[in-house]
Amino acid sequence: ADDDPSTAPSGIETRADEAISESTEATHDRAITVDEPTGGLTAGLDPVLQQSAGTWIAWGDGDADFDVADERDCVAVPPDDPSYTLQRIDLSDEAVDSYYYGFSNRVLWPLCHGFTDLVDHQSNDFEWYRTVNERFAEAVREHATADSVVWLQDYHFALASQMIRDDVPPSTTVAQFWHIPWPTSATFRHCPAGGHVLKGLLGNDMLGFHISRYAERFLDCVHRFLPAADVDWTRQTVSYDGNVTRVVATPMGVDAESYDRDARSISASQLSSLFDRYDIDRENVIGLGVDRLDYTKGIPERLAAIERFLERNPTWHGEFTFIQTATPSRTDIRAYERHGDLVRSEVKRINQRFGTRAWSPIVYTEDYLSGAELCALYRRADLMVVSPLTDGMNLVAQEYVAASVDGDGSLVLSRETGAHETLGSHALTIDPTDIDDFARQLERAVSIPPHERKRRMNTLRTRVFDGDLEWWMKTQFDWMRSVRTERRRTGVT
Ligand code: GDG
Repeated sequence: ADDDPSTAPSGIETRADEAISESTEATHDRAITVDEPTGGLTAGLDPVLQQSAGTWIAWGDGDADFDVADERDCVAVPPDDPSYTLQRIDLSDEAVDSYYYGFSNRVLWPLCHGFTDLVDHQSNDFEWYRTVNERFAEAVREHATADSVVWLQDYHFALASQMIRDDVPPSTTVAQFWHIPWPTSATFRHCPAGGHVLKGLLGNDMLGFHISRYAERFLDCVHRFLPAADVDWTRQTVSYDGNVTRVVATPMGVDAESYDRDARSISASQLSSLFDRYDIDRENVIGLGVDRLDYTKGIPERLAAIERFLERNPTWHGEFTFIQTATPSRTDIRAYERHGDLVRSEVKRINQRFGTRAWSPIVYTEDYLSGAELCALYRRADLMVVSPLTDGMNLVAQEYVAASVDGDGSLVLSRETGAHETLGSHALTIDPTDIDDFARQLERAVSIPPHERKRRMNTLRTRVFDGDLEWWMKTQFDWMRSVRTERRRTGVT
């Protein structure tokens, strides 16, 4: 478990995310807890690994006192009917600080989201990043055969693919998915060790991004900063150092059916107890925001738009409640601490300005909600506000749509999210920094005629179900199969 469940790094096959405890198995004298995924990428990958009898290599929970070479790190899962291997790699506190909080989250995360002023590169960060990438690469090499498909997830492994590629048989397929935006070349030029990052990623046979804008920016960076690389813009490939990398755009979806199913099974009493817990009037029109407490998610801008909306619409006072869940994340990083303080103080100020004894316009919680509670809120919310300043994709917007089984909610969506590419035409689009227009879209969302709301939601639901997690997985594996066939055709075996 990590403080940041959606972005915890792991090596081949998937990231360690969204882990919820279920069953246990004892190996040697130590109890190993196996967590059952509730959704997201983990849920999608679990059946794939079960079918392929593969190995999933992930960052351990940090309390292990054994290291990578120890066979006790490997557990057969699921415990009741083992079909694949889970290998945990334990990292020291120093490694976590410099690799995870450091180069991954104080350098690559802000840089890729365009927050160059927040890039904080400390000495040793990159060396630790390289060391940890090497440890994962080493673990992969122990398992990979000529037929293996190695699939790395995210920006925590920018160097690992090349390290793996150099040491596994040429016919092994090495692929990676980059879950966050790729920045413009003007931004990427500020990346410390940027050349290493680009070369590392070109160790992949296939490199996936959510949308074509990021794929194109990546190719542009390669073209500008790696003169020895040959970019084929038509085929979206890069030839570098004897390897060919196919760059693809595949927007990630959610397990729409499970959100739909869970939302339908919500009982009135479950919802009531949630409203009682946060003291919300059941009759009110409900707006909802669900985010990690991250400076990229546009929460202060959202609060400013709600404030403007309340200023302009006194008739909504007492009648409208905005629920904001904000899960603390990467709290060891100063920029996150400052951001959390800002959000909390803005919520307080706005509630003091407009609230009454009986009504708080903003109900703010940092509780981590259960999947069922989240689904209950998604289903009940009249409008969902997703306002990142920039976001690789955004799964929350899609989860809301999938759980809107009554078809009567409105999605207010930032044009700066990857999700806007597929959902933008039927959502209410906002520029999160244009507070006046943002407030106008909130006004529109609360007053939109029911037939128009339903019409928009129907189309959104079709898009989310058509591009769901299963579609994304299948498309990724189809691409891997195609690059493998191409490598064989061109004699790389
Ligand atoms: C990165 C990229 C890209 C949040 N609070 C609770 C909770 N969550 C779950 C949501 C959703 C996930 O966390 C957040 O996913 P996002 O996609 O919105 O954002 P990031 O965490 O930044 O993810 C992003 C994603 O990777 C996938 O590629 O879309 O652009 O930044 O699933 O439901 N879940 C529960 N309780 C909470 O309180 N159960």
